[in-house]
Amino acid sequence: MKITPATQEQVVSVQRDVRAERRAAAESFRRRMSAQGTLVVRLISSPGAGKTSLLEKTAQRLQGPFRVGVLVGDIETERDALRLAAYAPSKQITTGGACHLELPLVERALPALGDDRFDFLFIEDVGNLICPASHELGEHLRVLVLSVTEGDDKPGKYPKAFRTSQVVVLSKTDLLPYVPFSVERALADARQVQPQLTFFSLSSLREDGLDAWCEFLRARHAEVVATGRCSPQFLSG
Ligand SMILES: Nc1nc2c(ncn2[C@@H]2O[C@H](COP(=O)(O)OP(=O)(O)OP(=O)(O)O)[C@@H](O)[C@H]2O)c(=O)[nH]1
Ligand SMILES: [Mg+2]
Repeated sequence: MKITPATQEQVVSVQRDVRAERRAAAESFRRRMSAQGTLVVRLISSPGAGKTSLLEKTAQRLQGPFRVGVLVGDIETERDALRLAAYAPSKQITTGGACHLELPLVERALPALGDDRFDFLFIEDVGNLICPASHELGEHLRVLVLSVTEGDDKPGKYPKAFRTSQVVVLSKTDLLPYVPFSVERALADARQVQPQLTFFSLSSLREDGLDAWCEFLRARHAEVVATGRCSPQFLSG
């Protein structure tokens, strides 16, 4: 029997830079959304940090004066889209096991929302702090939702998710009296990873802190409408 050396190396010439292609596609999507005055906001977090709850309250407040659409990614079920449908056109993207959304899935789902010329397009990614951090969806803003029940040590443990985000929303602040969570420690840890981060702390349940959050979103949207882009410190990608 002829044994082929397992250690033999072969140089394979790769003709396509897949990552560069994905970056270009994301940039092109972002430019298209900017040109039509749509601010694209993507939410990432651990499972259950409160993304859908925050989107329910946010859509409730913005819808009316603004046109809001929501795409929501989960491994299984339509549950989040059904929750959000009460407040805005919503479409679930079920990944069937994949731990993050990708731009082709987003582009395929978008027509299901009808006319896609929204003022705000929110994209809730699959709940985890690992895979979504490595995939661009052409968003203007990447918002990391960190709930106080997760522990204040998470920024240091999941640095890429924090480094690639522009905004951190500290959620479920109504639970602060009951859990050992130092806001100062979490913020310091996060700022060490990403000094440019903008912070909000809020409770969707109690509807505390939502005014400042929605005001920030309106300001970013106005910027996109006026200039065709988001300020550099808020631009994802
Ligand atoms: N106490 C409290 N609970 C909250 C708050 N926001 C959300 N929750 C609860 O947290 C749980 C998860 O909330 P969701 O909004 O579904 O979280 P999610 O991040 O969308 O979850 P996945 O999509 O499964 O990753 C639910 O039981 C919510 O009622 C809050 O501000 N305070
Ligand atoms: Mg959700």
